Amino acid sequence: MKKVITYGTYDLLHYGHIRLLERAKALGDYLIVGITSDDFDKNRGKFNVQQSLMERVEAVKSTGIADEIIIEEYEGQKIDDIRRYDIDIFTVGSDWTGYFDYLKDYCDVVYLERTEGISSTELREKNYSIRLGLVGGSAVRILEKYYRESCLVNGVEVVGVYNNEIADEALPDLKVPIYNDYDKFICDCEAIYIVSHPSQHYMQIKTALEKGKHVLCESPLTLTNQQTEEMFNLAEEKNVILMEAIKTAYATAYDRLLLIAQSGRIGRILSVDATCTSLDQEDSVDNESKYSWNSICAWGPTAMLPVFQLLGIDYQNKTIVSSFLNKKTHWDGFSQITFLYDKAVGTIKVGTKVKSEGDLIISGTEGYIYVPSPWWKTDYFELRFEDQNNNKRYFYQLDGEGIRYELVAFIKSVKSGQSGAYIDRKITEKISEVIEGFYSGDSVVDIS
Ligand code: C2G
Repeated sequence: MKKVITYGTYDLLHYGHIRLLERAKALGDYLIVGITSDDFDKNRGKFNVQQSLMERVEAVKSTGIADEIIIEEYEGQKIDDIRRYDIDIFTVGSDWTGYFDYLKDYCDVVYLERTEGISSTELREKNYSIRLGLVGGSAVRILEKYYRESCLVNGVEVVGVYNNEIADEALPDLKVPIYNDYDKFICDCEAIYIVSHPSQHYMQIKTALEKGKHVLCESPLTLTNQQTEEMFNLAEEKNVILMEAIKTAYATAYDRLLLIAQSGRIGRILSVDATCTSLDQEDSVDNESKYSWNSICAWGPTAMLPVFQLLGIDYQNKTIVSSFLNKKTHWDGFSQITFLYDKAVGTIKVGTKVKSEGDLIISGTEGYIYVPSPWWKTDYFELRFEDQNNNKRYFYQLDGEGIRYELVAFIKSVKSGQSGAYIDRKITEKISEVIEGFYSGDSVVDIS
């Protein structure tokens, strides 16, 4: 019996895929198809995949062409598989010609002519292309990052930037029109990404939702719990997506460390300590400018995320200690918040005018998780125990700091009408509540 193997993502199965499978089967008597896992695709840069692994497996299975389906999960697996399954022929489409010649040491290699005129990418573009507007001004670097990342994500076309915070000339050249009229801007977009100053978020979100536009907005969504709750209710009423943008939540390593922490591997979690500082002289913000982000807004939401995701939002009390550069405008250069729970404690340290070790430490009764600085865009973390022989290290490729994965999640939500946000709405509302408390001064200790 001549055994053939081929591999692929097989996203949004189309006739190009089916023709490949039919010809692969015709090369022998038994065809094995390796479908790529989600992590494997992400690690090799294919992050736009729309369907889950199981959906893709089911689609290939339903063709009835494959005799066996396996999952491709790691670099080099093809050699393992060829040996394990005693394969005679490896085959793949001609878009890969030459790329798998190294397999000739193990079996025959056949490149089959690729079917022109159809691809999963084109299907994604056709199905998913949305007109995205960027709202922001003073946060120039983040604006640039989002523009760059949106160019990598299937089905997103940035159609313009709205700015009312800095001189238009100071904006990066994103090769799209700059709007100063928000209503006109909103009319020209289907969805917007907001990275303007938090004081502007409420009205900008409200206006967009009322006009039926989808919104991805940097945290804090608004400066009060009530307004954030109101915005989520308005989004539901208008049947549009409102999603909080904290890119850390979409980084694979962060997503996995949460699951491990919640699995009990380190025992009961007693404390979560998150530090985020960025003493970036280039950003030496003028804290007099009403659009410059203070520390609690710039870093607070990111630092609070692991505390609320691991310990919950029902802390008994909190203490905020802040050093202000401008008390009148609540412009803090450093803030520390301690959240006291019934049987645990969460501490965050944030600052744009202080330098500290930007790590995340999750302490448990049997071990701890250590995420080195900068933990908020990490591709790596460690499980550490008293017996160091039990320590484990994890690495998950992270390209683009998590922004592209966040944008893909936003697009999928817009397309499906179901929120695919990785951050629970209750956490988003709680973040706004903490920021509201900071501005109202309740339980704030001033160490200026
Ligand atoms: N294909 C084709 N014609 C198309 C599109 C795809 O013949 N119009 C072939 C590809 O060459 C590949 C298979 O269909 O052999 C699956 O394509 P994809 O799902 O795009 O997966 P890809 O990542 O290209 O698969 O490690 C091998 C790679 O995973 C190959």
